[in-house]
Order: sequence, then structure tokens, then C-alpha cells
Amino acid sequence: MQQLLNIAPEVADAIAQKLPVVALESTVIAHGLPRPQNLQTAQRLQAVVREGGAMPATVAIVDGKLNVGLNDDQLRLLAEADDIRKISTRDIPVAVARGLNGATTVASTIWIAHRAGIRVFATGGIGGVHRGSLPDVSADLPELARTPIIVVCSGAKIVLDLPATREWLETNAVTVVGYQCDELPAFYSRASGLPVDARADSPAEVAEIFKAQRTLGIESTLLVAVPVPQEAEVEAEVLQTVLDNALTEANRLGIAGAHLTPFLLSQMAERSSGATLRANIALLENNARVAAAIAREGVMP
Ligand code: PSU
Ligand code: MN
Repeated sequence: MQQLLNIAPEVADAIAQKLPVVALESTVIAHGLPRPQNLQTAQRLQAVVREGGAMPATVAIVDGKLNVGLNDDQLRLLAEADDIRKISTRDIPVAVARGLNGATTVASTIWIAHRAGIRVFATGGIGGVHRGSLPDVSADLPELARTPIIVVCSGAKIVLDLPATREWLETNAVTVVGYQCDELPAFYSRASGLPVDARADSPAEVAEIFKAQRTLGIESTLLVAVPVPQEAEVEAEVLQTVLDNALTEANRLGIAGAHLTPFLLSQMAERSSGATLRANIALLENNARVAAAIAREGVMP
């Protein structure tokens, strides 16, 4: 396993010295955001983590190696190449065996980050239970249930069945903390009407809960849900309309599997004249900032 991990020297140093480190995913770069905002955002997220006093570690698979911390060329490759695969945990063995390049999802990123010794990860929205009759449950969920790491996000992506996703987290012992909020945020929107398990108002409060969880030996993720900044929130009416239209279009075209999430996100950005894209970028940056502050609380063992 250690042979397959390729940890960037500055990230390895930070981990060894128990300094704050924040892992970042790469599917959002390769498949979640359009060009050129994807590369700009990836660079910006790394800068935000550094400004917050932590070391960024963007995760991806390059030539079959599990890279933790990417250089500029690698980031550019992920953002601009046309043949970047979306790698969830089930895809890691094939990518490794065949020496492929791939962008990692929440599931595979936390799988790798945890094994590299990182305790905090930031993203936009986690995957979850999709809407519709065919059961389609993101591999993000089971990975959250078995990976002891702090995941900072803005809830699950709005395209999902949010009540079903919330139930899944509850059943599988994933503790959900609202960061300065009393209900679970809904990605582009600050409200979902769904409960959190506890509210935390500071990075120190989050760190305390995580330390208790680690002391207890509970092996699931501590999910920290941060609402999209107020000024970037998408208006409820616009959101409902573009969401309905995106779902109808996906259904009409028979889009399924790994393509579904990227398709729905891009449809919504197009149909909202970029409002959902602006919200997505704003919440990603804000979550990276909060994650850096949490990492600085000394959550490293
Ligand atoms: N959040 C975003 N954009 C994204 C994703 C999340 O703002 O593109 C990605 C994440 O990498 C997440 C994945 O893990 O979508 C979930 O895809 P699926 O439902 O196919 O598991
Ligand atoms: Mn799926």
C-alpha cells in the first residue's frame, strides 16, 4: 500500500510533524465544474487552505499511483485532459493495475486520505441516495460509514433525495454536525428542513466531538455541514425550476450511473445562467476555509 501512495514532500512533512492538513477531492475539478472555472477553483481552494494556515493535499490517481498533493502540471492535466476517469473506491484497483489517470470522488478521496494519515477533508456536496425508482446510492455513503475522518461539506447535492440520504447517514452512524446552523444545508440552498445531530459554532467544538469519537473508537466519518454563504445562495424558486428541468432532461436522455451527477450539475448551471455555478464555487471556498480552521485545532493524532 505505501508503495502505491505518492505523497508530495511538503504534505508528507506536514503529516509527519502533525501540522494541519486538508485533503481535497478531484472529481469536482475534472467532472463537477466547467472549464476554465474548474482549474481556477482547484488552485483557489489550495490557496484558501494555505491562507487558513493548513497544508492542502489534493488527491487524484496519476499513472496508477495514489497521489496525495498535486503539482501544477498534475492539476492542469485533471482539469484539461478529455480522458480523465471518475474513480470511486471500486475503481481504484483497476486504475492502479493499469496505470491509469483518474479523478477521485469523495469516497475514494477519503479512503486514500485516511490511509495517508490525514484527518480533515473538504468538498462541496457529498453523494447520496439518488431520486427515482431504481436504487442508485453513491459509494460516498458507505465510505463515510467506515472512514474516521472529518468531512466538511454543504450537505448532499440538491439533485439527490435528501430525506433518504439523511436517513441513510442516521442508520449508518455518521454523526452530522451543523456548522453554525440548526438544519442540514442543501448544497446551493441554506435550508432543507432536515435535522442535524448537533450544532457546533466553532472549529474547536468540532475538534472536540471528533476527538471524543476517536477516543470511543467509532469508525465513521464526522460530517460537518456548512451552509453556502448567504450572498451566493440560489433563490428557492429558480432552484426548483432548474432542478425539475434537469431531472426531466436526464430522464428523457436515459442518463444514469457515474454520468448522472455531472450531467445534472451542468444542466442546472446552464439553465440558471450560472447562478448554481457561482454558488458551487462560493461554498467550495468557504468549506475549504472552515476545514483549514478545524485542522488547526490539532485534530491530528
Ligand atoms: N460535489 C460537487 N461536485 C461534484 C461532486 C461533488 O460540488 O462533482 C462529485 C463528488 O466527487 C462526489 C461525486 O463524490 O460527485 C458523487 O458521484 P456519484 O453520485 O456518482 O457517486
Ligand atoms: Mn451512482
